[in-house]
Amino acid sequence: MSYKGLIFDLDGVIVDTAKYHYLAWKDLANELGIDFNEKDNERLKGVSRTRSFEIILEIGGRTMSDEEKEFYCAKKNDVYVGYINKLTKDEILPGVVEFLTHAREQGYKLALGSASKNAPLILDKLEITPLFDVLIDGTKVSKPKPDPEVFTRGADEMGFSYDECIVFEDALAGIEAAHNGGMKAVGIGLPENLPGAEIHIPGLFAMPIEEIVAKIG
Ligand code: B16
Ligand code: MG
Repeated sequence: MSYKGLIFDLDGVIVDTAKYHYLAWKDLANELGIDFNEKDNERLKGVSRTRSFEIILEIGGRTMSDEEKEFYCAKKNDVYVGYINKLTKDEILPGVVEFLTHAREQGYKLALGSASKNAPLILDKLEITPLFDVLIDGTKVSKPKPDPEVFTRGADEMGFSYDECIVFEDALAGIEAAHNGGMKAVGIGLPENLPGAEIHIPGLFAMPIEEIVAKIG
């Protein structure tokens, strides 16, 4: 197969924003009297903002109206954006800039496929917006992963068929989303946490695109 487009998840692949999501959610959970720990936070990775809050409410055995959920999600986001505004390029995960730059030189088009509505701000703070040809974020899609919408839109905007694209993901729902869209998936993480991915690597520093493509076939 000759691949033309590479689609990257953001949190966990390009930068570890999960730690800031955790701090902001924990603040809110404490305010609501809900016990929320780092293990619980694993369940929020790759999940939309509203769904994340619903999971926290489930943990606390609480229910809320849609209006209340919207209010608290906005409050959490204000705190989260406070952290994101302080991001610098030092927080880009190892090997990311080299991998993306090399892949572009090899002729691949690159897209971001993230559930985060803050993705453009994050890329801007990391100073890597120009490395991407296409940006698909949480404001452009309505169906959360494992629905493939965030990735199929990325392929559509790059102008490639779905089987010409490879997705890079650190969350199981994202691997499933790639497969649901007819794309191959590179799992960033351990095989036991990401079953089904065509190949697993610990991070983008580990292998150049040529080797990944050779292994995927
Ligand atoms: P926001 P990704 C996801 O990013 C995060 O993993 C997830 O924890 C977060 O809830 C979601 O973005 C929405 O983020 O509140 O900024 O819109 O992994 O899809 O890049
Ligand atoms: Mg992720």
